[in-house]
Amino acid sequence: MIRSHPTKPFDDQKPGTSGLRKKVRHFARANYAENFIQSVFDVVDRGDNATLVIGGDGRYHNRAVIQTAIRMAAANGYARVLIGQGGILSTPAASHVIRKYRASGGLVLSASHNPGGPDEDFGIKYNIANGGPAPESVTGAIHARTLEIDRWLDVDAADVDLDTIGTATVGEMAVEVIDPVADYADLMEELFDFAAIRKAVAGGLTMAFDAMHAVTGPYAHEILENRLGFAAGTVRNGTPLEDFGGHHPDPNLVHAKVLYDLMMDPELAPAFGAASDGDGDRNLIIGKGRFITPSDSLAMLAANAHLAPAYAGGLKGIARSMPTSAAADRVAEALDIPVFETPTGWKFFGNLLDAGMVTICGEESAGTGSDHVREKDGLWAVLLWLNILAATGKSVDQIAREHWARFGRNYYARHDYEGVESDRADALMAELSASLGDLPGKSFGPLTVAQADSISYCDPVDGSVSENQGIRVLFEGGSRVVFRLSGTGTQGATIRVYLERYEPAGGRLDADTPDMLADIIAAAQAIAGIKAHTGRAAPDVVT
Ligand code: VG1
Ligand code: CO
Repeated sequence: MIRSHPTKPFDDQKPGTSGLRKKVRHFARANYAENFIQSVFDVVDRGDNATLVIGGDGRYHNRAVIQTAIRMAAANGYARVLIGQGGILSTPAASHVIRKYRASGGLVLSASHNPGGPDEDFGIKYNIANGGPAPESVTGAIHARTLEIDRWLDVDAADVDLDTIGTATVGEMAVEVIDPVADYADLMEELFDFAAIRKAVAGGLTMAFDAMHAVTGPYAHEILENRLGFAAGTVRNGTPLEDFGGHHPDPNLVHAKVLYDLMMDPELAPAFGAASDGDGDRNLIIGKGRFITPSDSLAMLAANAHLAPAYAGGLKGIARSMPTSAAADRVAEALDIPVFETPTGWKFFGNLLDAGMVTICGEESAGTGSDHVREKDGLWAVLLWLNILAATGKSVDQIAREHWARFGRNYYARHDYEGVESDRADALMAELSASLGDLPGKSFGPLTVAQADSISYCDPVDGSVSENQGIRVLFEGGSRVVFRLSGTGTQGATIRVYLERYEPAGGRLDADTPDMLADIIAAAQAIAGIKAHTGRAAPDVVT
């Protein structure tokens, strides 16, 4: 029996960079999740007998929303729902399951790298039939629907047992609880030379993987320890916890400091270190004694991808988000393939991947992926690195040094000012926008501005235009700074300042990043007046 529940719109359900994210208590209010899910079901494309995938990163509130979503999907005419056992599917695994089982889409329940627990964050993102995050045309329609919704539908049914693999029926809809790891692990085994990696492991290749008590634990145990033969204990913090053990599941040098310290210890470090985030789509790569920035990782993976079976035929193109360093551009140039610069957020890569224009994509925020799914993929990046290490017999440090010697080095950092009052952050961006016309030709210390603009993107496939994607200031000589506001936070505003300086081959390739960026940091301060606007003398997080 279908039930119709009257409701009123909420005015704060506009999806951000990666879906709708709010505090758990906000999400748990009466009708809040229901309104959003119903708005999705009301507007998205789905034919008859549609299949919906539902997966989450296992954080607090995941199971409750899954049960609600199942009852609502049944009332909204879905024929089948696929759910990862325990309510778990990493974001890349969800993308793969949507594609493999030809679902019309999926609900990905995650707030990614944001902390979890009753007082922390929750999120819902809708992915379309290609397995990728809904493009702006769809998120815009969902948002518009949230502003006029007046009812949501469900069926009167008991909770489904999410912990036992098997099939149940809710209303007239089939509910299949599936192994969340198997399909994904099989896909990885198709893409990479597992035999070569196994051989390297048997020959002494060691690693440490920090799953950060988040969703990748079960995937990493199966792939790294069971299938590739790394020693038990290689995967650390491998049991997903609803509150991620009280930590931020954000694989950067601040929140994965324990791993970083291990990798910098000349006595104790294994050859290779990696970590992933709450929902498994980000990666952190650290070789023994050598941290690899995500922007460099994208470039190095692109330059060496042909060593893995799936990419042996070469790459069609590379795409990177605009704040990501231009290191990958130099690789694309050497490979004689196109490079595309998109706004921040994986949804902008979907069309390029679907059209076969690019094979590898990446973001400076530790997201890298390829056309095997339509999300960034943390373990995929780890496995491609392992495949490259196994094929070359080189260390991470050696690969990095050789890369810079050939292409030059893009020194890079991102400074985040978190929890800034929204009004102040908006004022900073508004003032900056208004000053853009005056900047070209102006000098800040040794740097002279060559160009300054607000970024707008025209999708080369469908021609759609996305405006106000950040502000970019380019200096003569190739250095630059980008300013934008985060679209994933749940408290106040986060100002992100992205800093980049290019040093050509033959130049200073082994200097300290803060030294190399000092002039650009000073220029960014002078241009945006960060201290005057925010009262902050220094960023909260530097990555
Ligand atoms: C951040 C990153 C962006 C990433 C997004 C989602 O967005 O900067 O590169 O795509 O998070 O990542 P923002 O708007 O806060 O800068 V995650 O791992 O949700 O899925
Ligand atoms: Co994530």
